[in-house]
Amino acid sequence: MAFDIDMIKGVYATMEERVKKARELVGKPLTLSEKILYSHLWDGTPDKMFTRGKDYVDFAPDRVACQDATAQMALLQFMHAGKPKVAVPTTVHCDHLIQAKVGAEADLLRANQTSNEVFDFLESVSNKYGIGFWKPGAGIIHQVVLENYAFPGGMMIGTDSHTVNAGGLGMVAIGVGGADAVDVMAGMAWELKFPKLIGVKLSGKLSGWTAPKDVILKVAEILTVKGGTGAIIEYFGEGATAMSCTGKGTICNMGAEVGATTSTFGYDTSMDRYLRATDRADVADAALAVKEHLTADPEVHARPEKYFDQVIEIDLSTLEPHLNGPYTPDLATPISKMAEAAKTNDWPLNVEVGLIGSCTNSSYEDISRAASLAKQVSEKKLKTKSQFTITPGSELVRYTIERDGFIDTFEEIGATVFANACGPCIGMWDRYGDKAADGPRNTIVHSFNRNFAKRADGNPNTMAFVGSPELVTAIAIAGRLDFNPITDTLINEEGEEVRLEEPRGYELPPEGFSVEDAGFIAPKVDGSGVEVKVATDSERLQLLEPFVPLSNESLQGMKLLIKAFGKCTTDHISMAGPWLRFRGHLDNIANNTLIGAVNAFNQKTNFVKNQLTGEYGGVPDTQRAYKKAGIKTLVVGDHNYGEGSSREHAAMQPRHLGVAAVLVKSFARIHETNLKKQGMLGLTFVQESDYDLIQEDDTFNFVDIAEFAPGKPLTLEVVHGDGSRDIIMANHTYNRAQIAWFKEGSALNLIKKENA
Ligand code: MIC
Ligand code: SF4
Repeated sequence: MAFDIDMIKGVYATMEERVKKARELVGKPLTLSEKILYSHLWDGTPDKMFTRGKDYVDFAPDRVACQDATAQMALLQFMHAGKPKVAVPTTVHCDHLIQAKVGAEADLLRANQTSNEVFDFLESVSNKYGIGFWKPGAGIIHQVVLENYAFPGGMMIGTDSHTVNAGGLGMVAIGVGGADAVDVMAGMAWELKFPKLIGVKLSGKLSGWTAPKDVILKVAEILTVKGGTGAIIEYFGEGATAMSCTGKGTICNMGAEVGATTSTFGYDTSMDRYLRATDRADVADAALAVKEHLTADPEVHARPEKYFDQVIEIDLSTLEPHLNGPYTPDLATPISKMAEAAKTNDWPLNVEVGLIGSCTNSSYEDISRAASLAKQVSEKKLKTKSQFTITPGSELVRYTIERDGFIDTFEEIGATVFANACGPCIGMWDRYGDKAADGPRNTIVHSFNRNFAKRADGNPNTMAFVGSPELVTAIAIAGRLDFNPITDTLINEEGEEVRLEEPRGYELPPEGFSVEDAGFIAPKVDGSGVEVKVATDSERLQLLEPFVPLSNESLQGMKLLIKAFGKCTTDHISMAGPWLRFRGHLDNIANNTLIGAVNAFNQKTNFVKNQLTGEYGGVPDTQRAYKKAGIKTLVVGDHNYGEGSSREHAAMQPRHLGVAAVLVKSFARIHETNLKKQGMLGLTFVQESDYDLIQEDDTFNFVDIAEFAPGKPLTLEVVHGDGSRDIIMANHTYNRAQIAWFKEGSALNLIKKENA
């Protein structure tokens, strides 16, 4: 039986009426995304139409999910909201804080020792406020959500950018910062700009070596890392319905890498099968009864260009397997072109490690298909050339694949099985001990979703390529980046030429899923007596102090902290890996602020000028010096600033240290909202070329900040080192409510005031 079945039935009970009303208001057939959005309005039944890409709308998501690394900050904030219990079903998942080193058992034991304090904190806060708790080892948030909580037509938010994975089960699932989650947990509306809609028609059918992952690798090439910003991607077509539900999850998951608000698929029988296989026949039956509302109207599929803002068509029958990378997930190379591309770009051909699994690619189908390749190693007398690792997405999957013999198959090719956790995907991979920073130049391939510099192992010289688990396995067997399993042969131990046969697997376990302890701990019905402890001398956890509003005076005479050059993702602003341990301690984690960003004036990282002394130093130290002197600062950046993670630390840390404004060419959605929530100014250049006007010794005055109002650009006076001045106009997207957050110092300050 499913969790929260009454809530799900409640959503379905009002769906028909709301969808009908929305169709009348919009005046034409509806896409699935519109049906879900209009049936989740905070005000209930729709009474007006919204303009895509323009109107801010209040929504009422059905549930919230948080993972350990972001939950700490989210819950520390929630504790200030003045509520006895969460208002909607919420869960916390312990997955990011488990370092991969030797293998599942030992690694889990070590994580339970080293992060004990944090897990205890999360468990007790969950118990107190009625939150479901998934203990370390239970699995990665998105896989656990897909297996237990996602339902067609639902809407959820989660404090992780890959929350979008639940689109595989036909949800609108959106990644947010912790402060957004606090709104929903506290029973308030959640605001989002009504998204634009991108339709992706999948014609043809997947076969052979091509996998769902290749669909999103191709979409990433087409849209690039920012092409999906502000949009929901809705997939449809015969190729979509023919694909497994977990394959759909993979595609939606990595939609975060094109900046999409979320991605989703219409309800079909693959979802029905998956729901039943994961012990949720009750949800499957309920969904079946309203299935016409859980997919787009037929006219939309017939003439998509009339209903979507952009339409992309991909023919799955001709789609090749791809590898995307290095350093960015949108640099796509079809496998037949890899030999040439690697040569041109001088990518090391020798593949040191192949890693499969993670939240995006560890379904039973993925694992069984990869195992069918591993099995051929002994059959064909081959030897696996690269190291090989598996990170299962959940205990349910791990237990089942072990039962079905796949773990043994992988172990026979020398694989290491890591814990059911994020591990190497988020730099929690002890590959080099303390020598990662100047590790050797090398290539790895993985089936994860992100491959920014240093992301997997902390080594800036590791080039990571993203591919399907099948392709990663084949490449690990061959040990070469340019191995194309479709056309190439391998020489086996006996000197014979052999070919790998196409991967084969099962959509779902033929004998069903099983598990002994899935890892769930239900909260107390009445948690009011539960005490939440945070030691005052803890280096891992720190209670929050409210942020002080930025006065108009403080926004005059500001200094430049850093002008970031090129890609500046949340990994550059607040690195993960070893820093994950400080995610619950704002002052400690602030010591990594922007240390990965490249200084545009000297192309170095963590080396900026302190205008007060003229000396160069690390970003956090320099910023602390400004803070001490009572001077606010400004950060300047390029396009898609804050791409990647939902971590609000990337906003809270600068805020805590005294950065007042971030001025960039464009923002990634979640990061822009996070800045607003923490009471900062997140601004974009009206003239992109003004980025070039910013010099190292600049001082800034927000001359008309007193007139800060929706739709009105702000004027920034820039005083250069030689006394000359420029005027720069800065756009912003703050609405009235968001300006109120700015005036109060943060959104949380406002909630507190309203609940007082
Ligand atoms: C990621 O994939 O980058 C993460 C780690 O899951 C993040 C969340 C975090 O930084 O804690 C995300 O995607 O939001
Ligand atoms: Fe974890 Fe990686 Fe998935 Fe993020 S993308 S939730 S780090 S497995």
